[in-house]
Amino acid sequence: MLDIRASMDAPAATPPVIRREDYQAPDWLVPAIELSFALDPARTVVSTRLTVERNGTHDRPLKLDGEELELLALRVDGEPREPRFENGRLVVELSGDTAVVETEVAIAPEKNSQLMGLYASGGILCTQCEAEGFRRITFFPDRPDVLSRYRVRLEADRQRYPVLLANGNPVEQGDSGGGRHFAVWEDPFPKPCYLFAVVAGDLRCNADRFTTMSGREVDLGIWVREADLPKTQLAMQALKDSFAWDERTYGREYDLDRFNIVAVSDFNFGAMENKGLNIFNTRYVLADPETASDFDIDGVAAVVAHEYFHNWSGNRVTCRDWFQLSLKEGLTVFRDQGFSEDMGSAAVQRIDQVRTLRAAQFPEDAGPLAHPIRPDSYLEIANFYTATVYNKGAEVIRMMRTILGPEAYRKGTDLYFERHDGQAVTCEDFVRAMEDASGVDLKQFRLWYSQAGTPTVTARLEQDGGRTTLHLSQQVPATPGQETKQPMVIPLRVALIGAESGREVAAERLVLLTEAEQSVDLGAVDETAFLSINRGFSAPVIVNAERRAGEIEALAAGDSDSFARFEAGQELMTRDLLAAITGGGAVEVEAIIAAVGATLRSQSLDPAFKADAIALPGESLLIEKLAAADPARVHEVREEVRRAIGTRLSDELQRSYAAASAADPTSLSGEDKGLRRLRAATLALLAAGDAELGAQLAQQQYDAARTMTERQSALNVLAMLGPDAAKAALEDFYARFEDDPLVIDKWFAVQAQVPGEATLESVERLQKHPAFTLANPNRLRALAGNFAATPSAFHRADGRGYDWLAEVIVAADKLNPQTAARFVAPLGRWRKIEPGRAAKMRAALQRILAEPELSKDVFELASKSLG
Ligand code: B3K
Ligand code: ZN
Repeated sequence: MLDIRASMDAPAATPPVIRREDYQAPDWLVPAIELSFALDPARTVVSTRLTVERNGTHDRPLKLDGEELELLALRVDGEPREPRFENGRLVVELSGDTAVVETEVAIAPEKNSQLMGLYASGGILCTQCEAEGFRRITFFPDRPDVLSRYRVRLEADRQRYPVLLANGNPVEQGDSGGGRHFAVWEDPFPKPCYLFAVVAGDLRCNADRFTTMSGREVDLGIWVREADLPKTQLAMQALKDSFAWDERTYGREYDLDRFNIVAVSDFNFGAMENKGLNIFNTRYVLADPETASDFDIDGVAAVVAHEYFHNWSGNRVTCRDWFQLSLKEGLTVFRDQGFSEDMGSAAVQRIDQVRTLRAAQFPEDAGPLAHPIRPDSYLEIANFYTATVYNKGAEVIRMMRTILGPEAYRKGTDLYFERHDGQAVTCEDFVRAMEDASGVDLKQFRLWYSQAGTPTVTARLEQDGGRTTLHLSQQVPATPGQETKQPMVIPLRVALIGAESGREVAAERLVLLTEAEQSVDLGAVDETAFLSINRGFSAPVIVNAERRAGEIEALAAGDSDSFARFEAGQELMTRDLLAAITGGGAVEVEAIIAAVGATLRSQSLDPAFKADAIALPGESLLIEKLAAADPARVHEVREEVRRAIGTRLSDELQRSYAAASAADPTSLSGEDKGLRRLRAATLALLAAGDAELGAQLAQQQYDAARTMTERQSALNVLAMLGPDAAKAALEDFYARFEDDPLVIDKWFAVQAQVPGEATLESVERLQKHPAFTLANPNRLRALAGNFAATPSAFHRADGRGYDWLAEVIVAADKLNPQTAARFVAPLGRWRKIEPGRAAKMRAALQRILAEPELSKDVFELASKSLG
């Protein structure tokens, strides 16, 4: 893999591989650090005073990471030193066991387009340090197992930057003369440098309070531009809900006197959990029903919760090294999922979680970038903030909870937090705490940390007289660097549903599949039994169950576990879609129509569940299940089925659409959100069946819309119906929201997601639009991310979709490698695509790799994708 670069005479040296097995404890510790910032967007001077301590007995020098820093001064114990660099690090020879090392560096925040380190976003100066951004601020051992107490002094122009924030508590502030002022902050909790943050700007605060379970008062602040203040209320509510939930559910109390959130428009991902000073992408803070959809609003709550929960799972107990990332991310995703389940409908949340996992993680696990949730090596750690580490990591925690039971799991987390408070630890430490608290041996379970690839479970139910036996087997696929696999521990919640009675004839039980092949006695059942397996998605696996005639239809109509019921519907739809895609003939739509019709007519199902259950599996998901997919054919067949549903079930759909239109547009109750979701799903199907009716209803809905949920779903349908149908609404939408960047992102996204080969032309036109910029990650994701995620648009037969994306990646890489690298994976999915297009995808990857000055971010993913 690394040879590619060498053979192309790339000027830069091949980046070194970092391996988990090479971990060594730090040679020097830094118990205390004092930082002083003379802030200026053009040239900020950072003075740093490190108190360092030799760690153990050795004679190795102190080595400090630094990147794009202009070193102005270096002193050791007050004496100036000539700097010496080795492989880009500042090497400081020290004779004693402790020393004070001082540096002074200059940096240029406004030139920082990578958005790592200290940078400027719309007049605000802010920082992002995880994973390795602190080295772009000052010289430091930039690794998560060096924990320090921070004292930070900020000085800046008072008018331009009236608000000066850092981690911890404010201890001093005042005037520094010449129109400048200063503030000093201290954080009493030792932390790794990736959790460091400062912010300076003209910000307003939505201030509130929370009284913790032990009666301490915490000042809460959400800091935004003045005009955005009215849009911070939902985030504030979510923050207070998160504080209360973590006390209730995990016994975790907040520890500082204040908790601040700052929103900035230029951000590489969702948000960042810096100690006591979270920095957020505006997308996950600013929300009101007029400009944010229900989906966006739920996203705000989930991300606010996620970052807050990191205060314990990540900050108080942190990672020893970056290979342990899932220790904090998998656990924190699992915690935020629990929060969302408790705040809304748990069943619908679970469906959404699994949808995300299947859309983002399963393809990763099945492709060239597959890695275990605890990876073994990387070139660039930024590339490992993946769906595998996050979402599969959360599934692994969930499985432990399923195996141990909720009480022992809670004992396990209590023990983990108590035992490791203030430490930088490993995934192994977490599993050991679970074992010690529960007495359950998790030896074999640990394979979930080391083996990549989604296991497939094959299931067959045998009924012989009265006996019912479940025959199971598991296969864990080979993945890059892991040819052979061992059987894993797979917890499967299983029940049997009677074919005649429709009841649970064998109550749900937990089956632990631990062998390659295993048979389980499910007792005596005196009617034909249907198999309800992996209920609630108890394990992140693919289940291939041998089905009897009518079984899947019956489960889709009446499985008592709502996830399994949804799943059966999806299995049915997938079966018939794939048969038509590969068979070449027309689709057998009767079973699908019957299932969708029954769902629409049901009096008992929740509207949000209905909306999920009537949606066909997405094109990307179908492509993943094929050996050499023709994306155009996949689109054609799926559309044929949507059209059939829309035509044949027109009456039911119109009735559901009308009933769902009764939702109170401004209410954010689960019921009303569910109705709006159903309204969007039925409108889309009606439009697929009858373009004229669809256009009419969608235009009406658009014109009458009072909320973004209604407006956006109508706009989506109009855009799908073609440029003529969408023209007026798109123009209106732009004019109406011109000054709201988050809404304009939607305007780009809606157009980039239109199926079909013609979308590339609009995408090229949109790229030239004055509101488009490669420099803002949200805007770039809106256009390029959505385009690449729309198979029938991206996979043009002539390959021009791939060329366009490759050019965007190369151009964006020059500004912001971390975000550019996020767009490489879609090109790496060539193995699932028919040979003609696959060759063009490979050629696009090769062209990327031929670029002379590629970042290691893009290089790593493009070279691995080529495989
Ligand atoms: N911990 C950050 C992610 C940082 C990504 C750096 N490439 C946000 C989160 O997961 O909560
Ligand atoms: Zn996180």
